Amino acid sequence: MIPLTANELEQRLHALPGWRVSEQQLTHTFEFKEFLAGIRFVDEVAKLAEAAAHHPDIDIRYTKIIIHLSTHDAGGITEKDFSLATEITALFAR
Ligand code: H2B
Repeated sequence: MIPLTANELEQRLHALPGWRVSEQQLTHTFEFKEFLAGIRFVDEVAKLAEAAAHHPDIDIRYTKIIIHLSTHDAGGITEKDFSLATEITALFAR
């Protein structure tokens, strides 16, 4: 899979509020009222990741869960990352 160009990334980001590009990764900080709610969210993200065979880096900082997506094989951000990011956003919204 080919990494998205800077122009493509900018366009895609408009459709995905809250996500940003930092250090060649697609990143979002999700905040929860309590620690265990964040941990449950991580568990659901893990299930989505397994189903997609695509795995984010997940940074757990108390009630803040920071998700980093990139496609290691491609050495950048691809459609796979936007696809999983869209699923994670939908998961958070429900
Ligand atoms: N996750 C991420 N984030 N990037 C990858 O390139 C990747 C992955 N590769 N999960 C997958 C697994 C690959 O190793 C398997 C064979 O699909």
